[in-house]
Amino acid sequence: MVEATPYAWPYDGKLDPSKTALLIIDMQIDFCGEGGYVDRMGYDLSLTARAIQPIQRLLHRVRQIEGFTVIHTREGHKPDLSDLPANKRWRSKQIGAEIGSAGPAGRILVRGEPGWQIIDELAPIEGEPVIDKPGKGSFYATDLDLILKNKGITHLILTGITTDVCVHTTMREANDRGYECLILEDCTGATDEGNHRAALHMVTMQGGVFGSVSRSDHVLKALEQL
Ligand code: C5J
Repeated sequence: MVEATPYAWPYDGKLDPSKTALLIIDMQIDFCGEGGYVDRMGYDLSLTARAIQPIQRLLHRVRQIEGFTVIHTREGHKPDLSDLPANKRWRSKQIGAEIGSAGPAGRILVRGEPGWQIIDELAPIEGEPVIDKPGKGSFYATDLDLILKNKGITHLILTGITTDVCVHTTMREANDRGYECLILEDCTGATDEGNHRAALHMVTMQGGVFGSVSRSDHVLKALEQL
């Protein structure tokens, strides 16, 4: 079991690596690198980039465990922007980072562009599915649920950025689908520290309304005890 708040995780017993997936959400240059979407919006990159090292450490460990599933996601749109809702485009324009427009890291949040790539430190390796998503949630308009079901995954460890947007939306979607979720506070980050804290706190309400909150060192400790 992993030490967690408000209750140890998983609620239903021992951590089973064959039924657990590490989900690494949107660790793309657009969200934590120079010249990307978050940078263009003027937010402090250190708040999202600080998740890189803790995720890297956890990823290194789980890759050594036979049968442990790792899944990456990427937010982005088709080059012709046919999957970009008009309101999402309009809102990004208001803050000076219009999705689809050219920037120092290529066209913002467009598939195939430099800024859309997953950062080198967390680059997927062979056998790790990469889910391309047009929205904030990782289940919406993707085959994530099908992939998880086919692999027999019932438990999700959520990491990535941003805590309050794509990670939270994914956790809510997953929780509603019956997945037992754990979010890691040091392996996530938001464009605003208060929002990061609030997003984690929300999870702990109502006996763990969306799951549990923990840290990577607690997961690493539980993995040692397998
Ligand atoms: C946002 C994300 N914040 N990956 N996307 O627009 O959280």
